[in-house]
Amino acid sequence: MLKKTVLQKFDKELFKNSVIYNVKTLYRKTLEEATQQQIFQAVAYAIKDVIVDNWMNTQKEYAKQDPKTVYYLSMEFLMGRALGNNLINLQAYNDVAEALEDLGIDINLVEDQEPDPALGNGGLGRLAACFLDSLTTMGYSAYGCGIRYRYGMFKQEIRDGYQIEVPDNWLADGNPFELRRPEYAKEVKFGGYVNVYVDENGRNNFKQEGYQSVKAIPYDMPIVGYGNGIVNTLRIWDAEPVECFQLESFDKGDYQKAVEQENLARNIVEVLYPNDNHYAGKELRLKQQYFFISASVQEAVEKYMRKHDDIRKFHEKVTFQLNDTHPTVAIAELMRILMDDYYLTWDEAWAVTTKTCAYTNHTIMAEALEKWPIELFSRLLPRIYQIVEEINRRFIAQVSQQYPGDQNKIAKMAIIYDGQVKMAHLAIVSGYSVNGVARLHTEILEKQELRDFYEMMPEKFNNKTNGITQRRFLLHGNPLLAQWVTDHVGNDWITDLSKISGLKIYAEDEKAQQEFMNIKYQNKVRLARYILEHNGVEVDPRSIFDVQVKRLHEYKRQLLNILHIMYLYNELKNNLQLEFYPRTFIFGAKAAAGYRNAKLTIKLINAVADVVNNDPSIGGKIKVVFIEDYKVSNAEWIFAAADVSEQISTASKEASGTGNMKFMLNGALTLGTMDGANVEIVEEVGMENTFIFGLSSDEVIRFENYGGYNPMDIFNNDPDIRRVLMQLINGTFAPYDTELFRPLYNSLLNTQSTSKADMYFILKDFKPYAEAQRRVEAAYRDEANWAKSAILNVACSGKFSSDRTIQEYVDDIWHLDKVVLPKRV
Ligand code: 26Q
Repeated sequence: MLKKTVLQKFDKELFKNSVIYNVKTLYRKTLEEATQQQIFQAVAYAIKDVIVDNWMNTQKEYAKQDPKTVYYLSMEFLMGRALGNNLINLQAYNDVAEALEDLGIDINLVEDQEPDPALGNGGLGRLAACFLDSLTTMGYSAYGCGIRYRYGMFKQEIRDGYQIEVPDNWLADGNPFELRRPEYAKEVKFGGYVNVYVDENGRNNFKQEGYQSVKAIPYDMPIVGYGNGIVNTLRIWDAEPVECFQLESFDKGDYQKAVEQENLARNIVEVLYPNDNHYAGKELRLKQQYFFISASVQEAVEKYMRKHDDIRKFHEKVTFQLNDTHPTVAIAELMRILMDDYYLTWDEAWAVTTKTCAYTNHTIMAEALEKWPIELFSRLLPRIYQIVEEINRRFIAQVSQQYPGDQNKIAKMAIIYDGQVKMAHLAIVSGYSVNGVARLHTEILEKQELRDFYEMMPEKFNNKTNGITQRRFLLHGNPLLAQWVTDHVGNDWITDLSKISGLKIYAEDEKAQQEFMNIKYQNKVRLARYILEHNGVEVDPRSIFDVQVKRLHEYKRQLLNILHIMYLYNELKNNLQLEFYPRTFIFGAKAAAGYRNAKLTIKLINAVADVVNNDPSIGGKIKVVFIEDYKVSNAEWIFAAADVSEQISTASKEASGTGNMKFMLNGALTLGTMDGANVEIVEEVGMENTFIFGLSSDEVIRFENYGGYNPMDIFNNDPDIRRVLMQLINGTFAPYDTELFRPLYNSLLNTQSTSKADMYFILKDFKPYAEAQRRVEAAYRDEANWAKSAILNVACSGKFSSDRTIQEYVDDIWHLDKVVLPKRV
């Protein structure tokens, strides 16, 4: 690439030359001849050049200052596109846009060429990405550690109303921002057996033998801090067959094993499991977990030992945050390395490990809890299993001592029980911190799900309410509103979102209200254009944009939303003169590939859309749109254009939610249940600026524990609901197959299905939801008042910055040192 000095101040001409030069050396083309994709690559490399200087400088400074470092261990990082975000954080977005315009290039088209890296499912993976942005912007030394999946989250196509999963070959054109680091490769061992040898010092040496191994190769991606020159690293591991294994194996005549080993490497990083909030006990998944954890922990220890001599003080410089239980084998892997490679005693290794590891819980859904069969776990990870057994043995002894004779305690709390290894128990017992992700969620953990552990070790438990980065979800995603906010309160909000509260004084200002509504309107026009282009549906930007975008899951109750739309349609058809404010219902959601009811709900939404959108008798008053392939890049536009934010999970089921915060930041009003972080949103903005309905989490939990709800009673007594449910099975929306939606009908009413009828209280909450929707409509008719509420939502969103969340993690859990770079000349 073109040689140049670091761009402290953006040098437009240098940048333009760099792009032209890159197109030439990469593709032997002029700018005029280059394709859009080639121009994207050339621009990305020009920016990477700037980033790399900052990256080297940051790492040099870290080496000098030796700050404590957090390793955020996560199976998922849902990063979204890097180019636009990097430009924003380099404070070079507008300059680069101008420079490109000089060259006759539209920056939006260039950004649109970048594949949207989707190495995550949803909330948990996107939270990890927001955390890296905040850590770096706030000057903390951090690594994200994960897997470089060949295929990320599938691309969703809708054909005939059904979801089709298309492989996401995100690396097809290469990833200009990543750096391959073969010099940091690690060997990861699977299977075989453990032998004990007594060495000359009389020490037991545990040796794994007869194993298969894989070489882990790290790829580094830069994480650019906002305006501070700091660049942290997302390190994702690729798998390769270990070198020269074939020769060795051929010598032994073990051809079969050689092939197996090569296949192991090929399979292990092939694809992200597309399950959100659902555990599937697949062997390959456990391999993925140990693969990236072993490599990451080995590297963390080696890096530490390059600069320090006493491994017993590891925890003073390093902390591991476990993003849910998926990386929990890190606990046993660290124990293994400390004992087997550094010869620490059990007690010494335990002292270090229990001060290094901390665990975040993201769900209370029973079906998401990781429990591995002993047979599988011990066969794949024999040495790790021995260590887990010993942790379990010691823990059970401790429980027996504290609760003498209480077998039930042991049954409930043991790490290994009933033939299974319970990862959450391992994480709680072996870590120094256990946190939930919203206040209500943490309370439910303490009082219900993890009650026994909370009683035994209350000091470990703490809450860290989630947050989101305002840099991506306002500054980049909604430039019009971002500029408007800056015009009113200055630009400190970009790195200190609490400053956005300065908007409160404008909530009742008529001019401010009009400006705000105008910006919202322009964002709705932008989204309407996207919808027309991608879905072929025309929507009216003057209608209410009522949006539910999130993974498709029964507990998130997209079914409640679409059943209510069916009800509204019935009301309109009954009385075409009905006072009705035009509404556009927008959905976006991916369903796990094997989740039948979720996929059927997508089909139902599209079937209802087909009928409603094409019924001229209702005069276009209701439109239903299913946005194909909901992902980070189109999410930014969707949040910016929303009037109503649907957050309607069954109370107690949504640990936090983070989409709810992105909507709020963009001035949408929450229509939701008192669940997850909605509770705190209401607390910040005031009940009167939201639309809250439905059962409370206490009520739901009471029903679950003591029974007492029969959906059939509602069906029998409410003709509106009965009519809607009958339409699921009488062909109203599927005349060609009246039985099509029977499984959804059964999930609500039928008792012959394996699970309880209406487990998620959809019928119970239906009428309160419909009533809340009427309040929404009435409120929207009063435009000034709506604008006031919307502005207050923006103004009160300060708490929900991931900067605030990260500072709490730093203060209460990690205790990191803040790094400041010296001014550069
Ligand atoms: C586990 C085992 C095997 C295969 C897959 C999984 C798996 C994968 C992903 C289990 C769970 C997940 C994802 C969970 C998740 O995204 N949880 C969400 O986390 C958000 C961030 O804290 C919260 O805001 C959401 O409420 C929560 O649902």
